[in-house]
Amino acid sequence: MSRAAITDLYRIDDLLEPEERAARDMVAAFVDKEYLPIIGKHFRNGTFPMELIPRIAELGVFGATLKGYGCAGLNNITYGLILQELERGDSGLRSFASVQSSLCMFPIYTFGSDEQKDRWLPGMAKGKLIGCFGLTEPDFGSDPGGMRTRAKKDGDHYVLNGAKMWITNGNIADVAIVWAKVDDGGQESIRGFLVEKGMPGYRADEIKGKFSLRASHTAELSFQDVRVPAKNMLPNVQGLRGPLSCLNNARMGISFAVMGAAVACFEGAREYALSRVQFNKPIAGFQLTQEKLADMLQEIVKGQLLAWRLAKLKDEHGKVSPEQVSVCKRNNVKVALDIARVAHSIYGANGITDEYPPVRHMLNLESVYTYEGTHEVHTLILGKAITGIDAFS
Ligand code: TGC
Ligand code: FAD
Repeated sequence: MSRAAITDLYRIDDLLEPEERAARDMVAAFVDKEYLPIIGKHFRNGTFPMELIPRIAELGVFGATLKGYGCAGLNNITYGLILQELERGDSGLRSFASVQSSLCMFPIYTFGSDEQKDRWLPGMAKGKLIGCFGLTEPDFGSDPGGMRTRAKKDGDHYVLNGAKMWITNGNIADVAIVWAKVDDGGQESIRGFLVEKGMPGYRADEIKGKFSLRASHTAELSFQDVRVPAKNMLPNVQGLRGPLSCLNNARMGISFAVMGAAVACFEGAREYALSRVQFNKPIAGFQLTQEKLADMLQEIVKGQLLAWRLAKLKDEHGKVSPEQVSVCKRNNVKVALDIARVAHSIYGANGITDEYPPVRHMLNLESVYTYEGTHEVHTLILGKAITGIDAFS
């Protein structure tokens, strides 16, 4: 059996339209030729290959599902397939695309004014402008509704004070979508603000010492009396529904994407197991290794089908419910992490080096398990949908 025939055992390729396959294959070729040869160096150095951003833009990745403004207007299946290939390279590469597209361009497109869309979206589609999404705070991660960041109206400005933590691309972003509480006639309401690089009082400091997502920038944002023009507020959304709608979108992309990391680990481990000889035979010949490979493949097939169906539902119905998304994020990230851990074991001592991909993917997936709603948060979203009882409060 050929390599591709094994990994795509259920012929998911047959479910795809020719243009979906073509977009995926174009991104796959980019990852193979231009990204995989350099990821080891970037992961080691804790850097992101900024020079590749225009190339990624050329592939139509940024704001891929949006229409107009130089965006590709692709369907959700294609977007998922593209993210899967990026994540096969590294979660850091996929994360860059997810944040730019689902967490920054999407809210501007969906909730922004015409002026905001014209100003930011074309440059972001081209990768000339970079965005980030600031929801999490040092003391409020899973419970963003408790946020302390405040925006106070002062004439035709809002004055922003507070901090955001763990913000992907924060220190390289031209614009940050910052979610803050506004006093709305005695009642507090969450609103989104476009905070621009260089605004006095706004700082973005890179977080150092990460063992995960090393080839991705992560920052702490702080706002000290930052005067943000009122026209920079997203006019068409208020409440936690705003940021959570963006997350719905991004979580769907991640659910698809992590299967790329799983495939990289599975294919690498299979190849290694066939070539590594112990007790005079390839370790792939031992039944225990075969069980590991069988478990990996089985979960990849299931995870890919789940992701395909989720994206298809979105394409057919225009939206998916939070619990439909949670099933896929919860399952696929967990199985991808398990696959990376098992793949890592097949490499023995070699598995701990960055010469082989599993340990890098494993470390990355620990973050993916935590961000975009922790595994436990998705359990409770499902628990609430199943029982009608809210375990969060
Ligand atoms: P709750 O009372 O349930 O809801 C408040 C309002 O929001 C609406 N809503 C949603 N809307 C759209 N999509 C969803 N998934 C939604 N979930 C809830 C809800 O209908 C309600 O609307 P309204 O109009 O009635 O007010 O809110 P809660 O405070 O009980 O919280 C629920 C919970 C815990 C599920 C939510 O807070 C949550 O998801 N927490 C996790 C936070 C999170 O995921 N943060 C991620 C930050 S970004 C990130 O990690 C990027 S990583 C980089 C990368 O992507 O690569
Ligand atoms: P906490 O919420 O403190 O949770 C700690 C533990 O408690 C978890 O195991 C959690 O599941 C558990 N827990 C919490 N509440 C409950 C409960 N009710 N029941 C059971 N268990 C519970 N955020 C952004 O806004 N923008 C970004 O771009 C961004 N990028 C990120 C990049 C990286 C590399 C990382 C690691 C994080 C990023 N985040 C970002 C933040 C991420 O979304 C949060 O880390 C995540 O939401 C969890 O919040 P927390 O880390 O504060 O953990």
